[in-house]
Amino acid sequence: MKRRQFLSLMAAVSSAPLFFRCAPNQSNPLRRIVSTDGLLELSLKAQSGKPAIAGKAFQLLTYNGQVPAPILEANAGDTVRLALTNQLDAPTNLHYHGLHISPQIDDVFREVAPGESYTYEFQIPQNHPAITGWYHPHYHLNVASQVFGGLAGPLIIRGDLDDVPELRQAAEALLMLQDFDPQNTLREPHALGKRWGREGSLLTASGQQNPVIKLPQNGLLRLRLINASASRIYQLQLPEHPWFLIATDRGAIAEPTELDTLQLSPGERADLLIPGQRDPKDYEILSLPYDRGIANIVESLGDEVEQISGVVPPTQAVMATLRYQPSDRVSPLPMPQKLIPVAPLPAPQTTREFVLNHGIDSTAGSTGFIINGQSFVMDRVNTQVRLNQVEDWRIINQASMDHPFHLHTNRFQVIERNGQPETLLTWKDTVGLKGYETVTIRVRFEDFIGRTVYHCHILDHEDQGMMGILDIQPA
Ligand SMILES: [Cu+2]
Repeated sequence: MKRRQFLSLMAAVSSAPLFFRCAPNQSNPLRRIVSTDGLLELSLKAQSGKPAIAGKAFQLLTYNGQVPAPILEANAGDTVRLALTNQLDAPTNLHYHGLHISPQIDDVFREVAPGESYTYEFQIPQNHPAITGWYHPHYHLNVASQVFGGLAGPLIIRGDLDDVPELRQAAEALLMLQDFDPQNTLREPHALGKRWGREGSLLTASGQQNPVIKLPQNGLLRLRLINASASRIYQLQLPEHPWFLIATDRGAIAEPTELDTLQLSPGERADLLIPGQRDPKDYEILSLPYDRGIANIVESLGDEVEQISGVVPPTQAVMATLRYQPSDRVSPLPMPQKLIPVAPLPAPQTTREFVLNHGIDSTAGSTGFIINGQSFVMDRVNTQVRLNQVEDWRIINQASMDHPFHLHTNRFQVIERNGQPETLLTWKDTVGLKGYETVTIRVRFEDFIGRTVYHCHILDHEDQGMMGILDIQPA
């Protein structure tokens, strides 16, 4: 970041009306629904409600009255049977973000109309990696309003990584990061909030402001983080305390890797391992102000910004507090040396380009957010690939704003960023792109044919056309 940009960002921060440093709250764990005898079964009612978020009750959209929705937890190989009932006044559906399942099931084109129900039933593949995923609506045009409204829940698949002996002894916690606008969460935001992607000034972790997470002295804590915000990008730090990345969106990495700052764009997840070997006191997980390419414009609005719903100046907040807990353990639990190998995908058979921009789609005659000159049109296939092929996708952001890119169904590896090879090999399904960045991802289309999608995970951008249909044809 240039010095001038940095200074203006900091100025925006210091004048920000909301700088949260509230006392930590005793954490109130989310409800967990765990599969039994190989079956995870539940009913989810999408309905409006007024759950208490950070001690305030305001109108939201909920699954079964809860925000966030219950944690769903299953093993690789289990069956999921999930009955969704739509008690909202607009169509909805479900997307299983992070699952490698058929797009005929994880079907973003399905409509569950108001008053109707639909039962999703599928088997999680036996060889599915252990992941931290999440579920949320994906009905085109309603995605930003429904996810920002609160419809989202964590989805944990247990598998390979859970069998690492050191991790079996680790304590576990999960934080689902969401931002809300208590006054306007369910109202259509100002045109600027819609254009830039709506944000709220209330930053929460699993429905709370600054919850306490317990870290056993001399133990290990596995912390799962999910960015379930509609547009907010988090830059997270744990000052004065080490933390190690052990898994990204689609599963484990090869070995624990110490992190300084963890950036999470909407849709991204990370599993961290935190050893309890420092001074036994409190440590704060901070969310630093982040400029996603609009901070200077937001700053120029001055006090006016408070009148513009969906637009918030960059804010610093304490997302959660790690609190050491006394334990009987006299010697520290060792960190795992190795996790799960990440085999590099072979060289691609095809290379494609995806140019992200704002502009006019000449074929659809609309203005909005576009990929390769086209905005999303239902039933128009934008990209056709073949099963089992490996492809490199060069994603070129020609816009000044960040556009995190998400691919459904298949996982990918990030190969290159702005011409520099990526140093850490991971499995991803969402990758952040700052303004004017170019990122190359490598993907193999495995196991499933049919129509799926790729899109910007700033959900207002997706609803305004920054999405394409990918048709995976038989080999
Ligand atoms: Cu975008």
